[in-house]
Amino acid sequence: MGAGPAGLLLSHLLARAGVESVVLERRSREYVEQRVRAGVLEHSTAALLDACGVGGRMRREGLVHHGIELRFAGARHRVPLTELAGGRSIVVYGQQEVVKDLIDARLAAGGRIEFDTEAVGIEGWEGTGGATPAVHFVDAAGRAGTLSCDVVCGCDGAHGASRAAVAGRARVFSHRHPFAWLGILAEAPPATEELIYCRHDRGFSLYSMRSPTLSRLYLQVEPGTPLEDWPDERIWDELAARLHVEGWEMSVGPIVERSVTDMQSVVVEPMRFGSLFLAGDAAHVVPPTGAKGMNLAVADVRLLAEALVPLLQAGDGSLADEYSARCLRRVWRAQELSTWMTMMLHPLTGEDFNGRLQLARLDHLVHSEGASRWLAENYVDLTGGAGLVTGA
Ligand code: FAS
Ligand code: PHB
Repeated sequence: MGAGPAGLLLSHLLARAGVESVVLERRSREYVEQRVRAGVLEHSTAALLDACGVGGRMRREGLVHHGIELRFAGARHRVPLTELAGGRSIVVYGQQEVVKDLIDARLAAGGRIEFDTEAVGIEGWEGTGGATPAVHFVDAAGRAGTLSCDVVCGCDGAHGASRAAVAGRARVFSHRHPFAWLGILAEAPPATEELIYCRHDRGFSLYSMRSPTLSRLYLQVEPGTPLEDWPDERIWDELAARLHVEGWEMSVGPIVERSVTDMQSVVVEPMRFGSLFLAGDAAHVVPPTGAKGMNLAVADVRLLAEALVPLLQAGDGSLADEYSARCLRRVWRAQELSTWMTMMLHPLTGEDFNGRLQLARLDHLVHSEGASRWLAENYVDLTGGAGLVTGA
């Protein structure tokens, strides 16, 4: 269930191993292909897309980055990611482009994606009494239907049917951060070669991009901020004030997309319930500061595909039995990194003591090779890092 990065990549990986799947997606194809979200692919994510034959456009159009900039107290500090992380790099490539590439690959291979089709209930997944799993859905014409299957994969995000199905059985850990991100996509050439994470007493801001002509920027705002409180002029003025350093200029252009995203951390344990497997945001949500959300989804489905193939083709459930524990070890590491970066970079209003601690952390980070190396290794490849994917 779900045609986001998790559901589409899982369907693609299973098909390459000869396992048939049907993807149910409640939104239209146009909607999911235009939804602006994540932008950074970890080294292992990009390598996996290459390895399973859907990395071509990403390699042509994606931007390979070897560093990020930390900007605070009016100064600029580059963290040389590739130099510190064993030669690995990140690729800046919009999540919606990954989604387009996966949809094209699935449809070209004759895969089934049922758009405008909402899963409204799941049964028979508990793995008891020999029941056959089934998903009830309502299709684009409003007709009710049922899909019987061997396993159900909940890749339907943070507000989907799978999360609802396990409510009361799952243990849910959650933390809501006291701020949100206002994100914009602007037709303006990026005024920076690499991402800028900026801590300012007025608030956090992030300077990212999608192409040589398209900038992606974020501002820390209050949770639930209405978009109408932030007209274009106020957005650009606030970004300029927070990102200001001597000798550097913003570049401004028409804002073509904007949204406010609350910052929260959620982990659902376990990630498997009998014949129902959760992956991606259906199982966990991380604050976007660490650029881990989509990368965690990819790492989940890599392990899920590895587990489902022997289970469905040979009745060998050993990897399926380990799926949840192997994923959760990495998920909690990503929560820790994302929360650490979030708390270090987002000032809380009227908290001078906390603000001084943040500046001390940042000062240590940029002057300690060990601390910078820890950040670089986890930022570039936490999901693919030694031991985390294999669970060794
Ligand atoms: P997704 O949410 O991408 O996909 C789930 C799909 O399931 C959706 O298409 C949905 O329509 C569908 N669905 C839901 N219920 C269904 C049902 N009942 N039946 C059928 N289909 C159903 N991560 C970052 O790393 N950086 C960012 O900057 C960033 N920004 C974000 C901004 C927003 C507004 C949001 C919501 C998330 C953001 N994320 C970001 C996190 C995001 O990238 C997720 O981690 C990523 O989309 C996870 O992919 P999936 O697990 O596939 O879930
Ligand atoms: C993005 O480009 O959308 C992006 C980059 C880094 C982040 C979050 C979002 O930490």
